[in-house]
Amino acid sequence: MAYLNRTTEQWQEIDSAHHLHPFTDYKSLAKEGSNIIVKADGVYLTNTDNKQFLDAMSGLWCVNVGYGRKILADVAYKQMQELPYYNSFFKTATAPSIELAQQLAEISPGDLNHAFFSSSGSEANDTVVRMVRRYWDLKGQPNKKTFISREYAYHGSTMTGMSLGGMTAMHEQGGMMPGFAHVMPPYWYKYGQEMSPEEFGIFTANKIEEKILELGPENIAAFIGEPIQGAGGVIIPPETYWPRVQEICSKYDILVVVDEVICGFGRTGNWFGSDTYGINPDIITMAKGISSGYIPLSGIMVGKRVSDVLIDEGGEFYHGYTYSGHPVACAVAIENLKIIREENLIENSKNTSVYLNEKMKEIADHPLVGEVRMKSYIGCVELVKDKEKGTMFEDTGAVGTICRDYCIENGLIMRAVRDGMIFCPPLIFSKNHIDELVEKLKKSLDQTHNHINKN
Ligand code: PXG
Repeated sequence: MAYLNRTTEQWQEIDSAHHLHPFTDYKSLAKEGSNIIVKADGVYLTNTDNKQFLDAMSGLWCVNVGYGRKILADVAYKQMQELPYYNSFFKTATAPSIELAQQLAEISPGDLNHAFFSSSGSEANDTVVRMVRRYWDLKGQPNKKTFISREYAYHGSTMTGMSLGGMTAMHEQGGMMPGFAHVMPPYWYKYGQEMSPEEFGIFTANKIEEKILELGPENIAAFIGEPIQGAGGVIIPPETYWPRVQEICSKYDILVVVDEVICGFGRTGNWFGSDTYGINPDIITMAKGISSGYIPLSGIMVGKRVSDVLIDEGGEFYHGYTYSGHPVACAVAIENLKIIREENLIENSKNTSVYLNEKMKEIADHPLVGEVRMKSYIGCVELVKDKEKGTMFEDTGAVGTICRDYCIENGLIMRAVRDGMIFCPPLIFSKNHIDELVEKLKKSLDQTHNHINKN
């Protein structure tokens, strides 16, 4: 492709002249220039200066099977030649969308047997809100419209995703829609250190009950939560949290929606985070790992309680997207699931994560590190002002950003959420990759420590 023949400087100039990036401070990007990635293989990325990076973030929490899987490209190529597009509206369908729906029903928890497809996590969560509200209308309880979520939750960036999510900075831009409420997340290190994690799990789950009683159970449609809050800083709930959430939702007849966009497809050591935490959801949201990010695809799996009502009593559901069940995306996802199954990636990554956990003890000893928390192949290294007292930095995010920049300089991609250094590596990450990650992270932490002590 002729246009690829440009220098880094040329790319950066064109980029800032014409391209508005997601979640970006445009002025500072124009000054610093983008890191332009041109190719990837396995767990490594290469940029326009031919510099290599170990990708400990699986892209944006999505490339579960790693880069360079030729078979996924071949499947897309074949499907594009045979049938590049057809829709699932007006009583039509395509073979890959039907096949994928069946395979997802097999691996999904409980009685989640019906799939509704879309192209991004945000769209899938929009479908959740439309479908749940429709369900309660059909049940003769039209006041049940409000969703309860958590602070620091991330459920997408559309108006619905942003409103479902608990990111105040996002609410301040665009205006949160009515019908969404947020409660304290089970973030023990930040809010719960005076209690045991087990007590804190119950304490934060009870915040949901308090919110239900405040707003009136007759007005609450559903609780939505990520099994582990990803973009909010890998907030790993105490074991007591989800069972209590489930109990509260049953008590007040409130649907449980589990956003599996990050936790799904092997991330926490099982197919779904719901399996890891014993959650029995009415609906789950899926994206990212469903296609390992090779092609945009998302969807929701709907349990019998909701699907029976929609199917038997619903009439036409006026909702759907041009690309719902896109045949190329579904064909790639089917092959992606096959890779995960045949290479035993979930079990293998869970086993190898024991080594990562062991190596992270070296990181936990670092004077900048308050705690390391992880579950299989997702985790966070919490950087703190005072390790002994467990006090966080006042200027939230500043130190995290410094450390993130050192990581990148050292050829390691990690994500900083506030002052938490996040890792979410491809499930193919080996012991050698783990050694490289820990060595580079340690170096970056030392540099960060020197940097902040100097200034
Ligand atoms: N739910 C969850 C749990 C997510 O993590 C979405 C929904 C929305 O998916 P789409 O495909 O609409 O982006 C996400 C996405 C970050 C970051 O900075 C995280 C996400 C997306 C972009 C950035 O960590 N998660």
